[in-house]
Amino acid sequence: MRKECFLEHLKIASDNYVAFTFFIGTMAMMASSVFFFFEVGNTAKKWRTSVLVSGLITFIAAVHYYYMRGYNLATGDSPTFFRYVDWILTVPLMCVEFFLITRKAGAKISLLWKLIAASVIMLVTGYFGETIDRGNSVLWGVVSGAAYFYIVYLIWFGEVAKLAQNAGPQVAKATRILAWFVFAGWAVYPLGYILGTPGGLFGMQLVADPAKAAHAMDIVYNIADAINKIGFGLVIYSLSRSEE
Ligand SMILES: *C/C=C(C)/C=C/C=C(C)/C=C/C1=C(C)CCCC1(C)C
Repeated sequence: MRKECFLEHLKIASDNYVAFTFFIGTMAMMASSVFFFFEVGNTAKKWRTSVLVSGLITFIAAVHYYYMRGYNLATGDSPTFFRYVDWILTVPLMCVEFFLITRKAGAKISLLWKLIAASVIMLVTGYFGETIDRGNSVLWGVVSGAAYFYIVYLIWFGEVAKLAQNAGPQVAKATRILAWFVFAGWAVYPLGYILGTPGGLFGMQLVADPAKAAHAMDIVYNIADAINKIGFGLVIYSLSRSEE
C-alpha cells in the first residue's frame, strides 16, 4: 500500500471524529442514493419524480462528501467551498420537493421560485459570513437567518401549509413532518455557524481554539446533513407508499 494512502486510513481510523463523520457521511449518502434510485421503478407513477429528487439530493451530497472527505484529510481544514456548493444545489431541490407534493392542490411555480430565492439568499449570505467577510459574520448571519425564517414561515403558516391542507391527509401529514425537519433539523446549521465563526454569537466565541471551533462546526454540519437529507428523502418515500 502506498504510504500516503496508509496515512489517510490511519487518520480516519484514529480518534479523528471530523474525518470519521466525513467518511460515514459519504457512505450513508451513497447507500441512500442507491436505495432511492432503485425504488423509483417500484413507485406509483405520480410519485416517481419526488422519489427521484430524493435520490438526486443524496447523490449530489455523496459526491460532495467524497471530495470534502479528501480535502479534510489532506489539509485538516474545513471544506467550506465544497460544503456551500453542495448546499446551493441540494437545498433548492428540497424546495422542489415541497412544490411537487403540493402541486396537485394547486401550487404555483411562483411559490417554487420564492422558496428557491430565499434559500439562495440564505446560503450566499452565510457563505460571505464564513469566508469573504468574516469580520461581519454576525451581520451576514442575521440576514441569512431572516431568509431562513421566511422559508419556515411559508412552510408552517404560508402558502405551503395552506396547500398541503387541501392535498389530502397523507400529503398534509408528510408536509407536517417535513416542516419539523425545516424548523428543528435546519436550525442546527446556524448553531454550527455560531460554533465555527469568530463572533458568531453576537461577539462571543464559544470554542476558544479556532482549529477546534472549525472541527466542532464540521461535525455539527455532517450530522445535520445526514439527518436532513436522508430523513427528508425517507419521508417522501413513505408518502409515496401511503397514497396511490
Ligand atoms: C442538506 C443541506 C441543508 C438542509 C442545509 C441547510 C442549511 C441551512 C439551513 C443554513 C442556514 C444558515 C443560517 C440560518 C444562518 C447562518 C448561516 C447558515 C448558512 C449556516
